[in-house]
Amino acid sequence: MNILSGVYEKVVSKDSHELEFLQAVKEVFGSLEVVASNNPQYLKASIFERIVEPERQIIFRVPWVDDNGNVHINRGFRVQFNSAIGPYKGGLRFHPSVNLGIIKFLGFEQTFKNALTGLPIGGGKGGSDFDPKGKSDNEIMRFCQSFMTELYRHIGEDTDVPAGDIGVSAREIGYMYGMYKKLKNNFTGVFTGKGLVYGGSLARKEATGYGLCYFMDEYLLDNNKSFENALVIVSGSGNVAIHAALKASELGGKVIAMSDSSGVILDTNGINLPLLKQLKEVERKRIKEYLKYQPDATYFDEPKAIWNIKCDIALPCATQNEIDLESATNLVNNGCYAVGEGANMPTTLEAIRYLQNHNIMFAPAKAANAGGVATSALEMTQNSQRMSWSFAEVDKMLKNIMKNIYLNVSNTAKLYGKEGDLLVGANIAGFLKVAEAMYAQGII
Ligand code: NDP
Ligand code: 2IT
Repeated sequence: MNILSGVYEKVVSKDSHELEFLQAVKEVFGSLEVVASNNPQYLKASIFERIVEPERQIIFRVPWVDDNGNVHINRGFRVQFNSAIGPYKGGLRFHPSVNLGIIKFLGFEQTFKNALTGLPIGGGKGGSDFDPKGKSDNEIMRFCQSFMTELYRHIGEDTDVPAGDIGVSAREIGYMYGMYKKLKNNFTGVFTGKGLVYGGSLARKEATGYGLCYFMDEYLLDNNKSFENALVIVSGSGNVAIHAALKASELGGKVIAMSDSSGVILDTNGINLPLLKQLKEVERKRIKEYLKYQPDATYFDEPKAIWNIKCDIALPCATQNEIDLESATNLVNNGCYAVGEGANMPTTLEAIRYLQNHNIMFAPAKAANAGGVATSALEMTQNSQRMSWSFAEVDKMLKNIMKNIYLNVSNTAKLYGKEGDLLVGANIAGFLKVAEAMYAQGII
């Protein structure tokens, strides 16, 4: 970082405690030095300083009452990061670890990811430090309703369109959408990931995990490899992980390990995915319960243990920084040849460097997991047209979008003399689109 190091240092001095945000900026800027020196007009217009500053940040109180009548106060966030190429778009995360730095990193990443989809969506992210685990349906509903009584005034189908992320799926979106509709008296596509009977899109639920595998399929093929007979490990067992595991196995891979925040299951016969889906998605149980039905499987009570398992392809689909240098070293030593990021920023900077230095194929999140938000944009299109497309139609578009993202990021890497480095390709291609739009729109 030469030209850009001054900009980065300013971010550090302003937001020194936002570690995940600083990490995300450092990762992106690490690829952009050449873009900065080739484009003096962007420096003159302070595009780099502006792109790291969210357009708007909203922080609010979310009071709610539990089933025993106790009052709880959580903190709500929506960071409207960048609207240069479309309305703010990005998920809401409900997890006790949520803070402004985490939402800012997610919103920043989202801006470039959304640009890579080729669709007209800007970047935003939100959420709360509310923990949905162990809450009753009524408690979840009261929390979601309280959250919306503030958020509703900041969003809109052409302004800001939230969706799900960790801890937010169809149930939460239903409660939030219902409250929005009541407050606004307005039935619009203001959320994506909605239920199918009130405007949701077929294949949205599957899209992030499927899209990740479509992306990896292109990438593997280009390197004379494939999912066929590959040993695959997938961290997490939520929305992204389950659908990534299902598609990887449909494409011929054998998924042998998955995890949750408590531990890891290893089933060398290949995980029984319908059973896993029933336990996690329907019954909301801990992954350990899998052993009750598949006693031959093994359980490790440390989520990180998944990276010690020998595999060909690793798909981190749980959370940020889940693969650190030690985990990356284990993956390399055990013969893993490809890592595809389903989660956002699941690999630390040191771990990425290590993987790339050891010639491991590395598919960065902002390209590889863009299928979810791309399908959200397809949901928005269907809502505006008051139409709904078939599963096969949406899935075909998703596959095509993922192929185009792969071609775009790999060609961009080549063009900038970094053939095979998809991280650089994704950062440059995503940045250039947003920067061009910001530049054209003047100093705003
Ligand atoms: P879910 O809430 O459905 O699932 C999250 C999974 O990750 C759960 O299995 C959870 O375990 C596990 N997990 C969460 N935190 C930790 C942790 N600290 N350590 C270990 N495991 C953890 O979320 P999603 O599947 O939607 O999201 C997963 C990742 O994918 C996130 O990084 C998200 O930002 C990203 N993403 C999501 C998209 C989407 O469309 N949903 C789109 C693109 C990216 P437990 O049940 O024990 O909490
Ligand atoms: O990180 C992501 O891309 C998401 N959580 C999905 C965002 C969306 O608007 O569908």
